[in-house]
Amino acid sequence: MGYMTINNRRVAFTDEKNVLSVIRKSGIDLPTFCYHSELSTYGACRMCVVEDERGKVFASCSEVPRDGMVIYTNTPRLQHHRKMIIELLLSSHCRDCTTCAKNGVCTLQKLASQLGISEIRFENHKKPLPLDTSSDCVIRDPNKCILCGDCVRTCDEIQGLGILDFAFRGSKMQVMPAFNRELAETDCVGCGQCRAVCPTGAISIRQDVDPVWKALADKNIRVVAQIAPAVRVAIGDKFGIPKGENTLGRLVAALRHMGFDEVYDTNFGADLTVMEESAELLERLKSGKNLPLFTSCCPGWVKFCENRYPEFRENISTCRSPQAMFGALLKEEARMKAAEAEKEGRSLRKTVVISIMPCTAKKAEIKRPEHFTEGQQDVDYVLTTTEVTRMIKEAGIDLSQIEPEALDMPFGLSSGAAAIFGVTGGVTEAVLRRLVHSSRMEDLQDISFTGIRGIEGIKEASIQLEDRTVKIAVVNGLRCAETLLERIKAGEVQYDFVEVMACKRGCIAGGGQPVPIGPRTKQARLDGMYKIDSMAQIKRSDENPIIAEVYEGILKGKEHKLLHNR
Ligand code: HC0
Ligand code: SF4
Repeated sequence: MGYMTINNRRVAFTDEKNVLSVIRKSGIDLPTFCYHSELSTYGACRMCVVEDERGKVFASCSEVPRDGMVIYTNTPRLQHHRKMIIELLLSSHCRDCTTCAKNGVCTLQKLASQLGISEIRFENHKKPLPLDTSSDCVIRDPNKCILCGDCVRTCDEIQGLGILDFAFRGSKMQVMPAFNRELAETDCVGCGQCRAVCPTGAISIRQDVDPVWKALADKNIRVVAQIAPAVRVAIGDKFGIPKGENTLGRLVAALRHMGFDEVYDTNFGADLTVMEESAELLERLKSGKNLPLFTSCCPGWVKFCENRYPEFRENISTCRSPQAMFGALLKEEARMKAAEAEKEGRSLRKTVVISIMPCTAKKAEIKRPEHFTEGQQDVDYVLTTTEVTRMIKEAGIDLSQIEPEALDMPFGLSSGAAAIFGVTGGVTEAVLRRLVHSSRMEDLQDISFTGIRGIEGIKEASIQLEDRTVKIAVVNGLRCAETLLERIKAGEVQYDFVEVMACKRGCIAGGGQPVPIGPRTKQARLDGMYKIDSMAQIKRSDENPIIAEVYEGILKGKEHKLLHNR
């Protein structure tokens, strides 16, 4: 432990990795564009500068705390310096704030207001650059880039993909994919993690709000929503609801106000996935073929594996993801009802399925050919949590004030096992609950203590299933997936089941979630997910009575066609 003096106050520090962390711990929210605790320190934006007692100015993110340090965070010199940075950034930044996707959550906009910038003295001589709208998941607008490098480091350090990088020098510098290719031409997996850290509107979510409003307004369309596990602990963020609180009931009510005809839970789809994936694991364990079994529910991971490790293609589960299974089920039900009605000479409204997801990559997942049944797209649109937040606000609804409502039945019932799909390790825990086939509290706790919970990038566990020890790995973040796949390839490790989620900590920190997603927000969402499970009366997917009903009803004889993709 040491002490430093910050603005004439003595502040203790222990293992903080830089002066900035000590300053923030002392209660001063020093602004930054390029500092993220989970990324390497870049030190480029210079917003976190401080002054020492000898008048030396330095970036606090790049300085290790030392005992006896004396620093000031808001001297006239520093104020001038920060204002100048913002003014210079704004001078070369397009200023269409009112129409920007990041309006209201843009760090540049926030700091310009906070520092009282009222005029910009410098001319913008830059020619407007074209937008990259090629991706189904994110849009890149280089005119709004402030060169903080957050996206570059996230895509490289966390995702191991390195799709984005700096190009050119000096005033011509830009962030772009290699050779200025469009994102769709690269190995970009659409995870949106670059968007989640982008402080401005330079990388934003591809919007599907307009066609959904159109469908909602059409009396000839039945609009059905499904809500992903991780949305409910995040959508409250922009309505002043405590972080991590389960807002599912409020969201259901808001969606009904907006005109959705039926609102269901993707958790029901997750229960279906557990049934299918656990059966698939048992089969592969028996045959010894295509082990380890890799989970298939995260589209960012699936694309990563297909692009970079095609030799493992057959290891990926044949199960569709929960949202895709559920979409196929809803459309099949609609087809069956339409056929019945037709026999009676009636016609039914067309069904449009909307998935509300924390994930930008899900927008691409629904367009893959294997997510079409009988030539029909199973899920019509994916709206991210952020887009739905915008729609709720547009409709004048305050989520914090609306009375919660229950989901529609029959697909509104799901297990605690399904609820935890939204965090890393959740899919594995859910599958193990099904395989261990016990709901005794002690057995459930035993599973949760195998090592599959926690935020480490790679976790390992093993569990005894009858006479066999099943070896498991749980991965979050694609850089970690790369590490693990290399180890498997080299024969250094061997597993039977591997869960991979592209985003760090899983869907709770997905690329479509409300930002900023700092460490405390992540923890609150994670705790929120486990709380939903601990409150759930049904713990295992196979205990969900509606699951048995659909296997005997809509799904009968069509299980493989509707629930698997090959
Ligand atoms: Fe997820 Fe999912 S848990 S990927 O993170 O498996 O997006 O929340 O909806 O499909 O259920 C995202 C979240 C889902 C799916 C589920 C899985
Ligand atoms: Fe990289 Fe993901 Fe952004 Fe694509 S969406 S550029 S993979 S961080």
